[in-house]
Amino acid sequence: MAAQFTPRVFSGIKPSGGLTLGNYLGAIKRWVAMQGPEFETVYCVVDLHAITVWQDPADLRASTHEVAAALLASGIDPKTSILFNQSQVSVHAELGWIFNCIARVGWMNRMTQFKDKAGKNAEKVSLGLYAYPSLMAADILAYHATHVPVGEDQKQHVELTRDIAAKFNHDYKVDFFPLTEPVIEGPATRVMNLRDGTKKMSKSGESDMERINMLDDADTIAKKFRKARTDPDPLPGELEGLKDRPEARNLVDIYAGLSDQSPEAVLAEFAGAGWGRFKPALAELAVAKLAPISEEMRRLMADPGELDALLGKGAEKAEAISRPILQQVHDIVGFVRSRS
Ligand code: AQP
Repeated sequence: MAAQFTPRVFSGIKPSGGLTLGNYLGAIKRWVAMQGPEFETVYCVVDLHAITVWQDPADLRASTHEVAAALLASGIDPKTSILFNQSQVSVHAELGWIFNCIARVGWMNRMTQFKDKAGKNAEKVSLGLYAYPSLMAADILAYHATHVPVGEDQKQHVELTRDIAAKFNHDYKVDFFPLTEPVIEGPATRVMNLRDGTKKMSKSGESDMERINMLDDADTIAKKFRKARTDPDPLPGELEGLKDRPEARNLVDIYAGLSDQSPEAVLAEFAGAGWGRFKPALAELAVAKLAPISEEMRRLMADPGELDALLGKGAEKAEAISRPILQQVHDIVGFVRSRS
C-alpha cells in the first residue's frame, strides 16, 4: 500500500534583496491563503539559497529580517504556520548533500533558471548556484511536504524535486518520499518586469524602475506604473486582444492579482480605457493593498530582536519535524547512527 503523507505545505523565499510585487503576488499572498485546517504550513527564509550569489553579511541579515517582517505583515500567523530561516536547521544542508548524490548532472544541466542566472558566465558562478535545485528538493522533502505554492519560475525545480524523490524511492526500494505537487495558481504567477514584459520581475534586476518593491511608498509606486512600458493601444474587451502585448498583459494580470479577480473581469471593467485611466487606477489599487503591509513591515523591522526570537522558535519546530525524517534517511542509506 502506498504511504500516506500528512497534507503539508512548504515554501521559501530568498533574502537576496528587497521583496517585490512578484514575490507578493506569486508567493506570499498565496501562502497566507493556504493557512487553515486543510494543511500544516511551513514557511522558510531560505538564506542558504541567498548566498549562492554574493551577499554582503549585513545586507543578508537585514534582508532576512525584511522577508520575515513581510510574511508576518502579510498575514502569516506564527501560531498557525512554522516560520524560520533555513540556516538554523542544518537538516536542509545535510539532506541537500544526500540529494546531490541522487540528482544527475544531466538533470541540473536542463535547469533554465541556472542558465538564465549564469548567462555567459557559467564558469565563474558558484557551485552552489548549480546545485541549488537539489538543496531546494531537500527543503521540501525534509518535511515530506505534499504541496509547494510557487510562482511559475519555480515549476521546473519542483518537478526536479519529484524526480529526486522518485529516484531515491526507487534506488533504495522504499516508499519514503512523497511526490510533491507544485501549486501554481491565480492570475499573477509570473509578474513581469515593468520595463520589459518578456522578463520576470526580480529582486536583483538591474534597475529599480523595473520592479515594485513591497517597501516602496505611494509616490514611487505611482511613478513606476506611470513610467511602465506599454503600447499605444487601449485595453481590449477580451483576453485575446492582449496576445503579443506582454507589457499590457502584465499590468492587467497585476491588477487581477491585487484585486482577486480574473484578468477577464478586469478587461470587462476597463474595456476601451487608455493607459491614462488604467495606470492611475492600478497605482491606487497597489498602494491600497501594499501600504498597510509596508507600514506593518517597518514596525516589525524596527525590532530585529523580536524577529530573531520568532525565527528561532520556528526553527525549533521545524527541526522537530525534519530531524526524525533525516534520521530515517540515514538508516535507509546505510549510515551508522551510534551517537547517544
Ligand atoms: N516575478 C514573479 N512573479 C511571480 N512569482 C515570483 N516569485 C519570484 N518572482 C516572481 C516567487 O517568489 C517566491 C520566492 O522566490 P525567491 O525570491 O526565493 O527566488 P526567485 O524566484 O529567484 O526571486 P527573484 O526575485 O528573481 O530573486 P533574485 O533576483 O534574488 O534571484 C517563489 O515562489 C517564486 O516563484
